[in-house]
Amino acid sequence: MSSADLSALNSRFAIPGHVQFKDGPGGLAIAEIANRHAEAMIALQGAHVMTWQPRGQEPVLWLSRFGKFAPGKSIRGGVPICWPWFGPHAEDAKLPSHGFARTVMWEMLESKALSEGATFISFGMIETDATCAQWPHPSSAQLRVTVGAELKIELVTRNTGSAPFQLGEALHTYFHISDVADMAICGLEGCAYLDKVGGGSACKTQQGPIVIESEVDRVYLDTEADCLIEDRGLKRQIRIATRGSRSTVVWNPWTDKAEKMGDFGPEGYRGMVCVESANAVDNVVTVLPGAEHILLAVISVEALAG
Ligand code: TA6
Repeated sequence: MSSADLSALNSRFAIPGHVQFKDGPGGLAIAEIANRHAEAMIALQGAHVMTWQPRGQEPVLWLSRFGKFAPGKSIRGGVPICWPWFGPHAEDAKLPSHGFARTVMWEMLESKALSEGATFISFGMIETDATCAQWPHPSSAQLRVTVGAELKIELVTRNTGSAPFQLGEALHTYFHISDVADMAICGLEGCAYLDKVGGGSACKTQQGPIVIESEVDRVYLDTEADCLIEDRGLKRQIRIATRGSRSTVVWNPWTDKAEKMGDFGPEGYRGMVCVESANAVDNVVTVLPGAEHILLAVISVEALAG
């Protein structure tokens, strides 16, 4: 971003002791947030929450050190926004997987210092001829983020047209863990899921906590449960609470897929797991004309009992 644009952003939206804008990796404009509760970085491209670290905690989000930061390229890690579809496009394989929202520019809408010391910041996706060509439904997308001792993210979709549309979406969150062998994911016991490993879609049922010992790529359906990532190595658990999300996606690429993707780095897959708050597959959302749909995720960190 040009220094003139950066200074315009700072003059309109910077708040001392809360938020400032800078040139980040790959020249991506970044909102740098630091308050008494936490620090975070959010790229304007994709309104992509890259990092979040509560004071006194290890980073909670995983961000690859081997990611390619460049205009139009999705960032590996943090919270990519999958919108307005999840996974491959239903009809046109040429369209980008997970939609286009995460690789287009978003604009600043508002920044605010909250009374209890957290920082509120919101973004609006910038429509272009290219996005309208991929998604011919009059609509708007906004992201509202509150950075504090918790991380609150709302993905807000409005149908501004005269016909309903079906929305697939996810906050595709990458979490930092001590080691994949030292953690388990609770909250999805007994849930039905689609096992996508190897391109499959077998429907299975979750037995007990999720332990990862090979590639895992699962879409849990019809669930609004909180998920807990129990990290024995860091003696903490990360809670993901949602509203407006009926699917949860759990993904770890393991060795071969991580190597093929090329931006995880050596053994990078061991330090991350994706627990994604979503509406996907059977859980896509019908948004009626004039209606608004909000996908909310609240991420917090708790001590691990025992
Ligand atoms: O959410 C899991 C998933 O759909 C996996 O199948 C894998 O493709 C992952 O998303 C990452 O996709 P990306 O397009 O960001 O490389």
